[in-house]
Formats: sequence, C-alpha cells, structure tokens
Amino acid sequence: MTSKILVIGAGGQIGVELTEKLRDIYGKDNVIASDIKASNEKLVFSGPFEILDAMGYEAIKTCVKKYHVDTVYLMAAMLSATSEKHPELAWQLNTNSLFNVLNLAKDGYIKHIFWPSSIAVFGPNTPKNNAEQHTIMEPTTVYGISKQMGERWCEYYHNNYDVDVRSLRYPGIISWKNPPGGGTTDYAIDIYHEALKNEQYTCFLNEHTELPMMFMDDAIDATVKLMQTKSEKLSIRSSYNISAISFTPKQISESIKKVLPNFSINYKPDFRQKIADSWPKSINDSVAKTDWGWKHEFNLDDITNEMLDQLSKQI
Ligand code: AKB
Repeated sequence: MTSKILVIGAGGQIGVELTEKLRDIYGKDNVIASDIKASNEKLVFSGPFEILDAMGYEAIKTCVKKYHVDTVYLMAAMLSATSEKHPELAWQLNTNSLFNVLNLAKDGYIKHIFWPSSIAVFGPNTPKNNAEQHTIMEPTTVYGISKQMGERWCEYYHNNYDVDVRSLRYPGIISWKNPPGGGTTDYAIDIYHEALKNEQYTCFLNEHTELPMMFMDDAIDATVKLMQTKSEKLSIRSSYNISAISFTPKQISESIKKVLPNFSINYKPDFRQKIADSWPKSINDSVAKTDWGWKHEFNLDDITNEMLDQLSKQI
C-alpha cells in the first residue's frame, strides 16, 4: 500500500514548499495538506486539504483515520520573535502539537514522524563557532526551550515506545515563494524584497550578527533525504545539526550590491538582536554528513541571484 502523508501546518513558509515537493515525489493524492486556515490557494487546489488545528489530538486522529495516514510532517510552530511576545501560547502550540503527534504514533495510528527543531536549541553558553551536535545548549528563548524540550521527548518516544521520529535543527531558511512568519532570521528574506522595491533596507540586527542560514531548496532536500534514509543508519533521534552557510547583514548586503549597486543598508537593532546574540554563528553538521550523506548546494551569491531573480518576476 502506498504511504499516505499528512502535513500539519502546510500553509507556512516551509510547509508550502515541502508539501509541493512531497506531492511531486509521492503523488498529489497521497499527500494531505492541512492548516488552521485555507490561506494558500495553490495548496488547497493541488491535492487533498483539511482545516486542522495542530493542538487538537482528536481532530488529527480523525484526519489520520479518514485518509489512512501513516506519516506526519508536523510543521506548525510559533517562531522565535513571535514566541517572545506570546510565551504561553508559543509553549502550548509548540509542545502540545508535538505530543499529539508523538502520542498518535505511540497509540499505533501512525508510523513515521518528521518534526523540525532549530538552531534556537542552542544558547549563549554554546560555543559560538562550529557548534557541535552534542554540546552545551541552555537555550534562553521560549521558542528554543520548546524545541529543546521537543528534542528530548522525540528521543524518549523513540527509545521507549519505538516511535520512528526524525528531526533536523533548521537554521534560518531563505525562500521567495511564501513569506516567513515571526522569526529572527527573517531579515535575510525581507532584505531582498526591500532591495528590489526601494534599494534600501533598515535591518533589525546589527551589521556583525553572524547566523547560520540555508536556502529553502537545501532545507527541503535535507528533509526528504532524512525521511528516506533507512532507520538503522540514524544515530540521532533528538535532532540532527544541519548547516549550509553563515553570514552577517553586512555580508548579505554586499552580495546584493553585486547585482544592485545602488542598494544601501542601515541598522536599527530591536528586541530580536538579543535572540540572535544567543545563537551560535556556525554549526557542525558532520554527524548528518556521516549518517545520511547531507550536503548543501546553495552558497550566499547563489541565493542572492535566485532570490532577486524570482522576486523581481513576482514584483
Ligand atoms: C527563527 O528565526 O525563529 C527561525 C529559526 C532559526 O528557527 N528561522
């Protein structure tokens, strides 16, 4: 029998492109997109779609039974900046949704889970450069704490209930198809929109804030690859470090200037600076490379060219 996949939070920045990719690979009728609202027309009309609240165990179970789902990608989450404004809601969403899906697997309704973690699991005491898979973590943001807790529970459910749950610590993801929502790394998308519209950008992080980043295509590839890897090859059941590139606002602005020489940037750091300062500058992903052959494709100038090219067609 063909595997049936449910994507929860399919309308988000990563969810939309992940659903598209999964529908390409596994067939549109085998991938059910769901979200709390039907905000993305393309998603709704390109295959099965359900309105679904990630916080409702019974509703997810009903949907899983209706479509005979065996694999869930849980993409619903509140990101770092918004979570600092709504700590309780962030905690509820980010943790209840994960427990719902882990318990569906424990109760025998589904077999496989993908759940994204983040570089936000690291904190100010983590080594800034080349943060290892296993290192000091101690996250200081609500989002980071929720992701770290989630990682511990994923590993626990795997070890104690044999749940096949897999996860990646995504860095900032840069994309042009769907807008991001409420992250600290979102500046690296906003900057391309503003460069094309106004040739000017005011950045909410200071010029030297170096953060790990990745182009969407690489993030989707990593996700698909991890889920296609044979279980026995996976040594990590909390979440894998994955890395592509690291840059500062100044470096991304220099990359943009190569294409748009009149572009200028200025800096007005806000509350997101503190969040960014708590995260490492770069990530060591050697375990993902060894276990399942992870490798990124897009470097900073590739991303700049692709972003400016695609966004200029949209504008
Ligand atoms: C955020 O900025 O909150 C996210 C993340 C790094 O997980 N993009």
